[in-house]
Amino acid sequence: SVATASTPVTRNLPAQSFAESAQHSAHGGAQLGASSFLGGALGVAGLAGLSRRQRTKAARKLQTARQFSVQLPSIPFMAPPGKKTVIITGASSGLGLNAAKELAASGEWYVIMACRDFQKAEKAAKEAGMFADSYEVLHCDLASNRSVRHFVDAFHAMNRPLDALVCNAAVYFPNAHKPGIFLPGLFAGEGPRWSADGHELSFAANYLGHFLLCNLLLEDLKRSTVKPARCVILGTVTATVNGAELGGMIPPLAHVGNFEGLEKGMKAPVSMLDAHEFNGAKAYKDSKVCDVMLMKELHRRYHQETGIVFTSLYPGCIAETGLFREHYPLFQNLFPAFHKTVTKAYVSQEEAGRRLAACVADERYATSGSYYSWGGEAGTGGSGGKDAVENKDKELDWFMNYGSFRTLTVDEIGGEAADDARCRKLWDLSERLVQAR
Ligand code: LMG
Ligand code: NDP
Ligand code: PMR
Repeated sequence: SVATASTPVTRNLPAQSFAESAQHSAHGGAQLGASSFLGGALGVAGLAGLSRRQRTKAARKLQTARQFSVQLPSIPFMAPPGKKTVIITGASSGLGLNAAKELAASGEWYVIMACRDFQKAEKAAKEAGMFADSYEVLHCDLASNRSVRHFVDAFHAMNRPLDALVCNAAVYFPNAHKPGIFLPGLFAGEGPRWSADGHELSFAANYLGHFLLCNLLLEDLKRSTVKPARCVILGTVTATVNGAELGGMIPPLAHVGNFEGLEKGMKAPVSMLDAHEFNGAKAYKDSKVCDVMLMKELHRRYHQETGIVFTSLYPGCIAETGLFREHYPLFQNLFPAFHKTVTKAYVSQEEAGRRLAACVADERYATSGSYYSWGGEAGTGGSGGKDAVENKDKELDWFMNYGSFRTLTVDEIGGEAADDARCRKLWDLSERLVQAR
């Protein structure tokens, strides 16, 4: 095979041989970017009939061309063909795993699975049928600033470009604040948990780790030759950033106040952003408000200058994921049926994975600052949306159904995430927290 796989490549270029790229494109690369398929195929086919000496010569030429393209990074078409690279946090289960699977199977994407549990992630990827050469698991615990930094170092050591970043990992502690069932103390919640750096854990893992990760990887996204590079941050309907939706009206409601708790450092005994009493369900919703604010602030600061597209997504209610692992078994059993039959907000993990993959790869979801919110089926308690009304199909085919997202522009994002001054305040206070150690 062509000798370029071992060629030292700078971070601007995919560290990949043409043979590898052609091989991947062969299984399903038709969907996106025929150019890399052709490029890869030509790269190999063009060399196939040559003698060893001629091949070595040709390989050297390719190498020279690559080096040359390093000196002229502003000419994107000089970049060699190869797969695009996406980092997905929390890809060991649920939405992240299914999006990873979808993107890897397209043949166009190399997926870096940024996970806190290496073994679990490897096992999940294998069970999902992902090809061994379509992904890599790198350790990343978002609840530790140091781990996030180590992850970024490990990623840089791979000499890969970065074309998309998906901030997906999250934890949810719905019962942590409860004094007990029937009697005080009976099955009582354990109260707040804390990250390696001492911050409330839902805030740290769902938001602060991602804040640091986005900052550390911004330069990589800037250098991507894939235009536009993207950063997708998961939001949710329960964070109530999308106006009057039933899913956003179930108590406890998100409330970040004026970040009084954050100003105090979000360390024990302060566990809530508004410095109120701890509530696990609210802590999750607050952290997702911060995720949407992070997207808004990244967009405001960097979109124009860098061209990077920053978006948020609510993919529907994926009622069967590990997110509800700490909820009561009764809840876990009834929740999917409730959303399938009553609210119609239910979405399967596979379909949700496709929706997230579309936000990474589909040109229809490339407007920076957008919040793509799944509207649910028409007239069923979801926000609906013009396109959803026209959609009568129940088992929704992806291509028919993409229009059921309701898109909010950056200025339409509401609720707790509406105020731009507060988004800035969140950014400034977060910077302080991640530099503190
Ligand atoms: C909080 O409680 C906890 O306090 C908190 O700790 C945390 O856990 C948090 O968000 C998580 O929840 C919320 C609590 C209050 O909700 C419940 O306790 C209800 C739990 C039920 C979970 C869903 C399972 C439902 C089972 C129904 C059975 C369906 C089975 C299949 C269906 C077959 C049908 C053919 O919640 C409330 O306060 C609710 C009130 C919210 C008011 C907001 C707006 C009300 C609008 C009413 C519209 C009605 C829509 C239909 C509802 C149908 C309900 C069955
Ligand atoms: P899952 O629990 O299935 O997946 C969450 C992932 O995050 C897991 O892989 C988990 O790792 C990982 N994770 C948790 N903490 C950390 C950490 N400290 N460091 C690294 N990884 C971590 O839940 P979902 O797939 O449902 O959630 C994915 C995203 O979708 C979340 O952002 C959530 O807010 C969002 N979302 C979910 C909805 C739903 O209905 N489920 C609705 C709207 C939004 P591990 O496997 O090791 O536990
Ligand atoms: Mg909700 C269209 C109505 C709708 C939608 C879209 C959601 C999404 N939920 C809706 C309605 C209701 N929920 C109603 C009427 C009730 C009262 C019975 C209800 C209750 C409820 C609970 C107890 N819902 C929940 C919980 C949770 O513990 C979940 C949660 O709040 O996690 C923070 C949850 C969710 N509902 C949703 C979605 C998407 C969730 C889960 C996760 C998330 O927001 O990321």
